[in-house]
Amino acid sequence: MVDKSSGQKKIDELQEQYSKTKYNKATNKYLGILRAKIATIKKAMEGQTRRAGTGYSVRKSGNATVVLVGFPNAGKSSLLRVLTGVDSKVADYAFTTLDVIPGMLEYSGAKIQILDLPGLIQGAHVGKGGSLKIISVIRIADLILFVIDINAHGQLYQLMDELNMLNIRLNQKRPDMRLEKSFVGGLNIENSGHRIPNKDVIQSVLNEFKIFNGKVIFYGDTTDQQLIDFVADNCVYIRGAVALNKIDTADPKRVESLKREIEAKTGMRVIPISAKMTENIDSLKGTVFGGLDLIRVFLKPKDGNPDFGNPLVLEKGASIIDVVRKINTKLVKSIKYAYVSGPSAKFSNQRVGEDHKVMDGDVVTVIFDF
Ligand SMILES: Nc1nc2c(ncn2[C@@H]2O[C@H](COP(=O)(O)OP(=O)(O)O)[C@@H](O)[C@H]2O)c(=O)[nH]1
Ligand SMILES: [Mg+2]
Repeated sequence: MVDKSSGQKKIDELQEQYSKTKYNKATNKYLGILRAKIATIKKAMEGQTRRAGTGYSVRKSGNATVVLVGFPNAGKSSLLRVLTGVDSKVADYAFTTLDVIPGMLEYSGAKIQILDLPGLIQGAHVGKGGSLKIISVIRIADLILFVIDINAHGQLYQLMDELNMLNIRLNQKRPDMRLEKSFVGGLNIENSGHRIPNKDVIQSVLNEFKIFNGKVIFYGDTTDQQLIDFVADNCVYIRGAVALNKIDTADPKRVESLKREIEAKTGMRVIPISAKMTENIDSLKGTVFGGLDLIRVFLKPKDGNPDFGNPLVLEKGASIIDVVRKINTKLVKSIKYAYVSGPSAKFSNQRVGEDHKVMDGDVVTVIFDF
C-alpha cells in the first residue's frame, strides 16, 4: 500500500532523476527501470484512489461519449450550447465550474453524449483541486475533444502532458503484445521483426513488476513506454481531436498555419471553429462522428424498403448478432440468417450468418426462425 503524498513524492524524485538522465545506449536500461518504478507506484496509488470512492457518477448514455477538455474560458460551455442546446451558464457560476454538464448531440442518426467538464487545472495528476473526479470522467470517454482558445494554443500541450501523466494515452494503439507467465524457465522473448525494446530493458521492466518467468510475445512495434503500459495494465486509450476556438478573433492565415502546425505535432485532427459565431460547427460534428468509429445500418423488411430515415447505430466491428441485439436482445436466439447489401456484402442481397461483420451504410434483412 502506498500512501498518497509519500507516493507522489517518490514519483517526483524518480521523475527528476529521469529528466536529468540523458538518453543513450548505456542509460537505456536505467531509464526503463525508472519508468517502470514510476508506473508501479502510480498503480499502487491508483488502487487507493479507487477505494476512496472519488468520481462523479456520470452515466454514459447514447451511442458514444465525448468529453470537452480545456482551460477555463476556452469556450467549452459555449461549444456545448451550440452542439447540444444545453446552456450550462444558466446555472450559477460555482455550479458550472464544479460539475459535469451533459448534453446530447444528434448527428447522422447517432446520439452522441457531450460532457462539459470543469476546466482542467495544471497539476491534476497530483490530485489538486478535486481533479481526480474530472479524470474519472475523462477515462470513460470515447473521444476527447480539446477546446483550445486560438490565442492560447500552448495550453493544448499542457493538457496533453497532463493526460499522459494520468495514464490516458491519446490516439495510441493498445500495445500489441502478450505475456504468458510461468513458474520456471526465465524470460523468453518472441518477436518476428518488430521494433521492440532491447532485451535488458524488457528484463528489467518485467522484473520491476515481479515477473521473472514467462514468454513475452510481440505482435507489433513496441516502445519502452508501451511495454511498461502493457505490464502495468493501468492505461486507457482514447482518441483525441482539437476544436481550435475563437477563430473570429484571429487572422485566417494564422488559423491555417496553426492548424497545420498542431496537426503535425500531435497527430490529432484540428478543426478551427468559432463557438460564438457558430462557424464551422458542422465540420466539427462530422469530425467528431468520424472519430467515434460508429457505423449505421439500415433495416429492410423482407419485402419492403430500407428504413433510411432511422439507422441503427453500432460500434465498428459489430456483427449481425449486434444488429439484432439492438432491435431486441430476446430475438438473438432466433436468428436464422440475414441478407446484406452494401459495403460489407460481396454482392447485393448476400446471404450471411449471424457472425458476419456489418459496415457503415449496410442494408440488412434478418430472417428469424421462431
Ligand atoms: N470571440 C469569441 N469568444 C468566445 C468564443 N467562444 C467562447 N467565447 C467567449 O469566451 C468566454 C468563455 O467562454 P465559455 O464558454 O464560458 O468558456 P469555458 O470556461 O471553457 O466554459 C465567454 O465570454 C465567451 O463568450 C468564440 O468562438 N469567439
Ligand atoms: Mg464553462
